[in-house]
Amino acid sequence: MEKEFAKPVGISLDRFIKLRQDESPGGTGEFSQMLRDIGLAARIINRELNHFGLLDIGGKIGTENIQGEEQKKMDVIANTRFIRALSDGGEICAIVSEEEDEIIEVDRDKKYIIALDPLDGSSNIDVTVSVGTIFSIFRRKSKLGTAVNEEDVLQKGSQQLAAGYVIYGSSSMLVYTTGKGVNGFTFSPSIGEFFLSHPDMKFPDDGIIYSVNESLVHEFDESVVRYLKYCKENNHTLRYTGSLVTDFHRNMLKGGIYMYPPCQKTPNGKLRLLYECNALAFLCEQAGGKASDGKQRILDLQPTDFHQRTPFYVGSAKMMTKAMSFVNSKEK
Ligand code: AHM
Ligand code: MG
Repeated sequence: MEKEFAKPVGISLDRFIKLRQDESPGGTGEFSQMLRDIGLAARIINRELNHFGLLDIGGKIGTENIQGEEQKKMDVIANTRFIRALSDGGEICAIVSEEEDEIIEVDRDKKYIIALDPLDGSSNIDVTVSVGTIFSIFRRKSKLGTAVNEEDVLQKGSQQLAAGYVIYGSSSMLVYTTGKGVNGFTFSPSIGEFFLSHPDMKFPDDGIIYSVNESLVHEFDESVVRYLKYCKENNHTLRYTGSLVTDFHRNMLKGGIYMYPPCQKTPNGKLRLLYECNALAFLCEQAGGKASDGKQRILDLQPTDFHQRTPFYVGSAKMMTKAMSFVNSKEK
């Protein structure tokens, strides 16, 4: 078993989940089934994205989500796919989604809650740039059989049992953690399965990539502007796709930092704590990196709203330390 486990390729997601079942919270199999359900929805979305230009699934749908953002057809399709896969899977108590105003109660006899951005970076789909799904899993606090309540959902990121993302790109990957390291699985389109390709992923301790929407520089605090100047003066290189999962994934593989700082018009930045930042912060820390809102660890933030936003800095440990030394400096 140990020998088989050490193989870098050849282990399907399904088999890997089984091998690790004893490490899963509770070890009951429910948790493993939920990860398989996520894998199933991801495979369906991957297929749809691969045929994107050939199907009538492009462009806007004419509706807005609760944050006033225009929904793309694929936002809504991906949301439906995940909700259906997770509901049919039968392990979920409730779902919070970027595309839904309220909590979706699925089965009050179940213990797991999932927060989900079904299709992050969806403005990139029309131009075939990589997009992603982000998920974060918690155990409910209230008793089984009762209605799910706000306290169940508004838990700190440090309470996550598992988190991950799917990146739909030139190849597609599912990357997740249950708090025992980070593992990445590459999708084989011909076999229709994810296979372990990136065991025990680690953020390089240091790097030279910085990812930020620099067109917003006039909106950033002086301290952030000074850090960006430092990056330019120290041979750093800017890489930004406008797709968080893509930028995060690149930085985890190559070494880098992603930032969405507070802006004058949006003092809490743009990204959502519950279904974007918490998951990536958990993955990042598990891979040896750091994640902060500029003042404190993302995983220590107490959410007060399902759709709350937070400034977000995440990446290689040394780059984060340097960036935070600028962000927290009092110099004017
Ligand atoms: P979305 O969830 O509506 O797709 O928004 C999140 C996306 C991130 O993927 C990305 O990093 C960021 O928004 C880009 O924002 P901007 O266009 O302001 O740079
Ligand atoms: Mg998003």
